[in-house]
Amino acid sequence: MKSPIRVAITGAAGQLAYSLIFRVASGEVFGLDQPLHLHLLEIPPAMKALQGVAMELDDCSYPLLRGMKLTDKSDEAFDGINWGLLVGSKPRGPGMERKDLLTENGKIFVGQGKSLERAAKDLRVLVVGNPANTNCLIALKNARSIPASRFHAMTRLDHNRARAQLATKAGVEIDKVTNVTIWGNHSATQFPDYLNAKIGGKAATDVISDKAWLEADFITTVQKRGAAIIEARGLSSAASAANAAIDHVKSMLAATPKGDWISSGVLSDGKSYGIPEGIVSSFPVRSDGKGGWEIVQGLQIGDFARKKIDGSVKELQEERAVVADLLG
Ligand code: NAX
Repeated sequence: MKSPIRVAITGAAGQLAYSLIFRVASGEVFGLDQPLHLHLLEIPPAMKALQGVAMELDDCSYPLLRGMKLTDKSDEAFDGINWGLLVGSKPRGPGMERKDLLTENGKIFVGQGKSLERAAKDLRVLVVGNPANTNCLIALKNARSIPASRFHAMTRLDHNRARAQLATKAGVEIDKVTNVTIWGNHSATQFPDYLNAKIGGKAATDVISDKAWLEADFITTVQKRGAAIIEARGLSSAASAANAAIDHVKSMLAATPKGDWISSGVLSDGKSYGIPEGIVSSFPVRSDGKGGWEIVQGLQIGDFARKKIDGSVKELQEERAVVADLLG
């Protein structure tokens, strides 16, 4: 048995967390030889509901779960943690503009970014709460002593959605679909890149001859999948989002299979694909399995992709401008 790690999950009484916490506590994410302590953060009105979640965790009798800390203070929640899964954020209320959502949630990530400085040296963070890319930017800018490379914004759900759409259209099993990339923002402007994707090792565009579907329906289906699920279920896509968070963590813990990559929102370095420095954009990323990762270079970006990527990058720049005074 390894020595225990500490994992913080915020928004821990919310619906996404309800699909996430139990899988983390079971050992599915960090390994069956990895004991852990859960640090669960909520806001005061949700602490009673969080106690209910904790009672259920007790009732699971998970052998790897060595302790739980329930708190409404981010300093306490992030003390000594190795992983921070930042799920909690405020939902968009009635009549609330996107700008209001950005600043309201931005304030949360200022405080949480500062509190993250109390984490362990090997801290890694995944921001899930929306607007995830810009929340992640705010958190990493306010966590001044922590390298920005430790922060990711989740675009893995979009990545998984894109893979599933391509597999279904091509009539192949999901593991045949590789080299998918989500570019830009986790929003309806994102560009799910099928042009560099492969199906059974061949270009996806050679396997799927329906160009009109690729250029239109595929892209909009992935971009608007979250809204389609809300429309159908009356609730947001919490289970698949939790599953994507788990996929992300597992992908970062392992070395990425040769020749493939995953999608993740990371701080742009200004040297990759003409995307300007200083925004958290989704890129093709490879993990070395030891805590390091890199942006995959050398993908072909034609005119069609360029326009789509630039549109999403523009949205990220606008978001950054709205929260400029929260960037530490
Ligand atoms: P819920 O509203 O069910 O849960 C959110 C929880 O966060 C609530 O319990 C709330 O009390 C808590 N919270 C609010 N402010 C907090 C703070 N300052 N500190 C700690 N906790 C706080 O939403 P849920 O469906 O669980 O979704 C959680 C977040 O994930 C939302 O922002 C949602 O937009 C986002 N999503 C992101 C996705 C992605 O791919 N990046 C996909 C799924 C999901 O929609």
